[in-house]
Amino acid sequence: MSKGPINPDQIMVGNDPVLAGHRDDYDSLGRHLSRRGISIDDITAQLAAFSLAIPSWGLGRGGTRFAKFAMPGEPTNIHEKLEDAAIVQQLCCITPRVSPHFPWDRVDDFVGLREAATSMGLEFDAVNSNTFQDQKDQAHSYQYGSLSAQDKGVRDQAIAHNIECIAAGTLLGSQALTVWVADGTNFPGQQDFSRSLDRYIDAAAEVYAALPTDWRMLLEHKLFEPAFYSSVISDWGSSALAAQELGPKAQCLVDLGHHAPNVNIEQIVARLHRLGKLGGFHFNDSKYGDDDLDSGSINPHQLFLVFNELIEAQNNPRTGFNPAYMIDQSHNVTDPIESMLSSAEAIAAACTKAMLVDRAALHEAQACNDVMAAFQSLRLAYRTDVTPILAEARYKAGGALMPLNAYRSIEWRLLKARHRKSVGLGAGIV
Ligand code: PSV
Ligand code: MN
Repeated sequence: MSKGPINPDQIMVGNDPVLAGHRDDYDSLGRHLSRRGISIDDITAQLAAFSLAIPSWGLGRGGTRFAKFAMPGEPTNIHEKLEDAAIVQQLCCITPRVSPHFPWDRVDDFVGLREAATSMGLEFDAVNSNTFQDQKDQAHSYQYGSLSAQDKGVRDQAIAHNIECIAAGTLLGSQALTVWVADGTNFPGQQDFSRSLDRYIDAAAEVYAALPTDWRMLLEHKLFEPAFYSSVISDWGSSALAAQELGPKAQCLVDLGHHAPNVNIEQIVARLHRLGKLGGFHFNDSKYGDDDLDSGSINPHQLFLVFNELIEAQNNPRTGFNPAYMIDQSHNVTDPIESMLSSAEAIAAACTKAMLVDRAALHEAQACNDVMAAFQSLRLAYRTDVTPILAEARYKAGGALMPLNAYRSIEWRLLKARHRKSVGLGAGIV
């Protein structure tokens, strides 16, 4: 039975009125899939093995460079964020881990924080370092970079912060450090492209050396922003190069929003797997140049094609396959819990559809250059409405058949607004 702030009986009571309809839909989809040679129960069982991490920073209202509109009852510290993450997990049963970001989530007692998470049925996923903002009382500024900065004092400070994140993560039971640096330039000529990458790799090697044996270091690339002319780790090529130079524990993390519009991200996924460097994901969606929109809200087909590569890689692993799946979104105008529930469902749907691809038919069509047959094997899977499978997996795990309705019925924000301190005005991404 699920742990967390909601009484599990309340979830079941909420399920009762829609249970018969759900059974009908599940059975009907089961008959349809059986005609395609697929056992719906096998797919539901496979989906039960899939899970995602929630970013601690995505549980509060995000903002833009221009403004941030706070919401009554939103969490303002990691303990409150865990409480909200536990709600998401109780209802959708697919997000059992939280990915913390330091120093935002720094506490005095990490062991106590881990115990608090465990008591709510949560664990910690990759820890994220932050060398893209200056902190109060910090000796050096990151204005001109961090791990790649010209100034050795700045680089050392960034290295020390990453090592501190590893130490905190060890206490939290985490096994990965995600490193995203904002390092880059705004003007041609501002920095030497090669030397700045050399400095990044040398500094990252010092962080790498501090990784415990069973840890991974996930390098996250981003095309631009906040640097608008060049970023040091701008693309999967630079990321893979750095990961290769650092060693086997270094892998690449693909944030879907960190690419130019229309880039073939699914091919990048296949390439990284081929290199043995596919470390993880930050799921979100994007229309123009952002990395903030809810997963699957703009381009669900792209999400499906990414999962098509992931299921292919899972079935035919080359040099191991263990990507860390996380969400990374900024919720400016929605209740973050609702966005998490909706996004987790969109991601699980893309994953489930990819499981429905008839891979034997796909491979056969590819082998004989039957282009239309190959495309149709993807089409058929993508067109299938997998909603009943998602609902069944949740129901079996003690979750809600209709998570958003269940969440709204408990009036969580209203309750929390009475006790949680209110967030001030201001701009900024978090
Ligand atoms: C950068 O845009 C990023 O995607 C990285 O993952 C950061 O750690 C995160 O957003 C937090 O804002
Ligand atoms: Mn990210």
